[in-house]
Amino acid sequence: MGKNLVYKILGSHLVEGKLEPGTEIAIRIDQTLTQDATGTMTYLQFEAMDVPRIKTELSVSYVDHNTLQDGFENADDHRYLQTVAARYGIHYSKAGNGICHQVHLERFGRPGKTLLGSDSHTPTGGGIGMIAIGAGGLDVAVAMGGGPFYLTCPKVAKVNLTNRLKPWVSAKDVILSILKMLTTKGNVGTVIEYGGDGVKTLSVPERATITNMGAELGVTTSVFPSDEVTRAFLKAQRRESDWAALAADIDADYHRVIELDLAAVEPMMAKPHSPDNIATVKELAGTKVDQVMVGSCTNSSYRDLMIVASLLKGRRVFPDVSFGVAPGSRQVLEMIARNGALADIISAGARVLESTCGFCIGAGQAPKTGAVSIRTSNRNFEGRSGTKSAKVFLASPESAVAAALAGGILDPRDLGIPYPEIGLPEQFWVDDSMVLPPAKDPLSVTVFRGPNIGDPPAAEPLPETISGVVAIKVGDKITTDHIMPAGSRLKYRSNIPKYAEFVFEGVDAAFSKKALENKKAGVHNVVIAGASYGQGSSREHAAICPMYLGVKAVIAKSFERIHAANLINFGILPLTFANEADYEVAGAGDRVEIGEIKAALQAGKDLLLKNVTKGKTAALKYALSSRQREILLAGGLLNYTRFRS
Ligand code: MIC
Ligand code: SF4
Repeated sequence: MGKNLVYKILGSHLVEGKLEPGTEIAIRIDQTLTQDATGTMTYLQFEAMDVPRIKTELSVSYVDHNTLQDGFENADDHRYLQTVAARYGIHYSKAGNGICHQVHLERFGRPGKTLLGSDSHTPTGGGIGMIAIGAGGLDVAVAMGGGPFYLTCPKVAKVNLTNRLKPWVSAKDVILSILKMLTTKGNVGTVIEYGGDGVKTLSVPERATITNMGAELGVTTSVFPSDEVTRAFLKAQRRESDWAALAADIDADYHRVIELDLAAVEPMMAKPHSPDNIATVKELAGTKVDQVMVGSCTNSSYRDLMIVASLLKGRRVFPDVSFGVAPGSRQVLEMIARNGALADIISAGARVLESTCGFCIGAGQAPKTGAVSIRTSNRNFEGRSGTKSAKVFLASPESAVAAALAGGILDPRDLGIPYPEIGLPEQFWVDDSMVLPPAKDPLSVTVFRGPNIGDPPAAEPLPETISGVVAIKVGDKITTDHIMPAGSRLKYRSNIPKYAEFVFEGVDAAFSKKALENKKAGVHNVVIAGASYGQGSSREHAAICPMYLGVKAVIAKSFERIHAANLINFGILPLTFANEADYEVAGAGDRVEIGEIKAALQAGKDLLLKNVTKGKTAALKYALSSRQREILLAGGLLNYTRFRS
């Protein structure tokens, strides 16, 4: 049997373990990326490791999430990030240079390399043939310090693409079709490898749209081969020498093969409030629209913006619609400014926004009460837009513009205009002057710390017995946006005691106060949850802040990969019910106990949940490697690393 592409790249980076699905492996990381919202904690933790200089081939710190600067906090964070980067050998991409995933694809990604990013959409790099994985900031800090990244060796599923997309159908419709098939649940521990004849019909930015939203499937990452299309993209970015050919062997082995006929894909949308709640645009046609937003790391490439501009040229956005456009990078913005496409967008009545995440993370552009908002981004969780009652639909740029012109959802094929052909430019506009290289004389750099920058809180070793209360009980598909809201709260990312005031804000506004009171009274907090707990982002604050509030265990029906790893890194036990029906055994407010924890973890034995209030019990399981059990016993990854060195 030949090798698939995923195992070829993992194999060439393997430092511990064997490529056997389900077992723990460790891989060498070539490149890292961070963004400002997760970056400050990442670098504070990196500094705490006392490593004089990064050991990766390349590390880039992007400022793209929180650039509103309403108050001193963001600006202080940015200056901290800039100086810490200069000091330790990291490239710093200034605010305004673009969204991390878009810029990394354009300027730094290299086929066959590994990339670890403190952002869940890091798999965008799979579009250029990288194994690009999202992780918590602490894992990224360890990788910058030269440590390997531990993960469960994935199963590899192949999506075999045949034929080519019809006009008006684009990459977003492909990934929405895959989300319809595979949903957001049950894909943990899998990597998707794209192959088949259809691959060559998709450009690198289109491939990147598809791998970007693999994050919504919950897979570890997604990857495309590196071929002549990849070479042409890199050449147009003036870095052909970064290209390498990469493909699976013809007789490669896969855990599963999924067939997808590109010619059969229809314009699709994800309905509120989950990226897997899919319908065809035709089915939704006629729904009145209040807001349309184009941008985010999913759909803000030159190709996407040119489609938008061509469709808007000489037309006007429906008067009732608020229409915003955020180009993904300064490269994209500069190119559409120079070729006149930006003028077409402005003349049509668009609000042109900064090249940042912005609306996608609820930092501005919150829709009106009860609004229907059509967005080209990747997540439509309830309240993420900043307006709890808003109904967010995810769509391709083509479908988004159709809605903006018509004032309601419309299949773009019914616009009655010819489909614009947008090819790859022969030459992208290349100017890296907004990426500051690290200082030549690092010791001369003083790292700036404004008053918003606190110390990362230390985790405590696990107690022998968790004795406390169910501080909250939640249902299925609880996202990290539910646990740790972003949007207007983003500016507190570097200030854990303050940010912790907002844990579960939209679910139970009293949670934080209650939990902190319990902690002060020596009562441990336990969270009970349904399936797929921790979907969505990589933000480790969804573990750090609960840790700060005294949460010792989360008992769920199942967990998402990045969040489970973050809980472990910060010393919170991620446990599952041996029998899912036992979810009913305890409710919010019940006194509970989990005893003999250390002995059970050391022996790899199950634990027992005792509901002291109701006199009931439930067996609890965990899927932890021996290394992870040691991390938990030490009270988190930082303590574990300290004890070992
Ligand atoms: C997101 O899309 O939710 C974010 C904001 O990019 C997060 C990172 C964060 O919370 O800072 C992610 O996807 O990991
Ligand atoms: Fe930024 Fe949105 Fe992409 Fe997250 S999903 S990195 S917030 S653009």
